[in-house]
Amino acid sequence: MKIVAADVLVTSPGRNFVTLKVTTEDGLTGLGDATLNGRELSVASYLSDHVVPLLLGRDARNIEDAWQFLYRSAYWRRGPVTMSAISAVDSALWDIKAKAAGMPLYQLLGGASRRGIRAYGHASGRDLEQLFDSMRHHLELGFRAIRVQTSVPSLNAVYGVPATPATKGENGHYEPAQRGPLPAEEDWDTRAYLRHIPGVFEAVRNAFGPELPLLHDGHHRMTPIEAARLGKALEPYDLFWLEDCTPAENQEALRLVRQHTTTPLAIGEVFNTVWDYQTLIREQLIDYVRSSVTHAGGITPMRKLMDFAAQYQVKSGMHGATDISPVGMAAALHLDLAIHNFGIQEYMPHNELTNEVFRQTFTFQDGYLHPGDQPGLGVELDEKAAAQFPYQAAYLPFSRLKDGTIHDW
Ligand code: KDG
Ligand code: MG
Repeated sequence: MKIVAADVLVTSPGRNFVTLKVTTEDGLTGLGDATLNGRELSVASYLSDHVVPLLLGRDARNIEDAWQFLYRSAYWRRGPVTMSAISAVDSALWDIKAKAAGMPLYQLLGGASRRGIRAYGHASGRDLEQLFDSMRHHLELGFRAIRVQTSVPSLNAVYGVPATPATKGENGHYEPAQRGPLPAEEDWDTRAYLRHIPGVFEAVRNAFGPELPLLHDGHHRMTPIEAARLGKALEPYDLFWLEDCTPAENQEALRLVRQHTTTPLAIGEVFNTVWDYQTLIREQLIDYVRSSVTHAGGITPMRKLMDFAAQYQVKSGMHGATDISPVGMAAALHLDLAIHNFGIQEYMPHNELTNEVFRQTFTFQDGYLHPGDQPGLGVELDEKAAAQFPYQAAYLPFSRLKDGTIHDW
């Protein structure tokens, strides 16, 4: 099953996506998501300049060998660009293998461990009224778990909250990457945030009751002791998780947070290998793994990571923001369905244009996602439609403190 072509497709139906399409001599094709938000073209170049020439003529069936070859032969290991590129190859080869077997990918991964995949959606608002509207809207859409983000008094723009609220029924989801030549500047004040957030969760619990799983994303902004304080303050409101409470580089930070709070912790959307989790999992410093198939090297290493995590009762909570393309989302859903230690899946629905370019078979019903039963991943890329939306430069924002110091965004 020789690989005869590998094409890198960049398209921007509302936002940028990078997709790898691998074709075998018998005409099978497989897709892999290589989207790295705000740095898309670096992965496209890594793939077309350095990886595609190595794929041509290889046997598409030997996925583990392809992964080890791409990881080890580069010498320069890890990093988001390298690992997103390897992810795309790995997913495309799994797509091909499952199509060749005539099975949905989850069957090759061991079959379904559950009927559906519980997903959480994003509610947000500049104030409580907008937040409650957004929460009611998500409940109407069927979500049975909701992430809560709000503005903070005295701050103009905060992660997770659109400048204008989505109107009811409109698919106006928050998209942090903005098209244009320069990144947008946001402001930040951790003390103001810490004062504000516990009251928001108290109000939400009072209005929506004790049952609904609630999540919150700290988006890498706190020091360990600040994160510990927030985790403790949120304990009465029984969060499903507090995400990315400290920046990603320092695994030790979570030890300090853990000593102070029983609020469950999730981390890792910006991690890209199992090594980033070694201490966190072995010392049981976290409860949920946030990596996506798209950024952590593909299905092959994510499966290994989740099996390692299972030994420590750590569960999955894969990243599913809109910068994970429908191809990356489908790959996540097959894995979510197959593994035993599934926790929850993030789900930000894509816009109509994206869904026209990427034809999908996955479904969302009554709060549960399912990848469908098409052979392979179940996503096809309409290349004609994709070609109508050329790449447009877009950047994620950055943050400054009141005195102008750059802070983690
Ligand atoms: O590309 C960055 C986004 O995917 C990220 O900011 C979203 O933190 C995020 C989340 O939890 O979905
Ligand atoms: Mg996050």
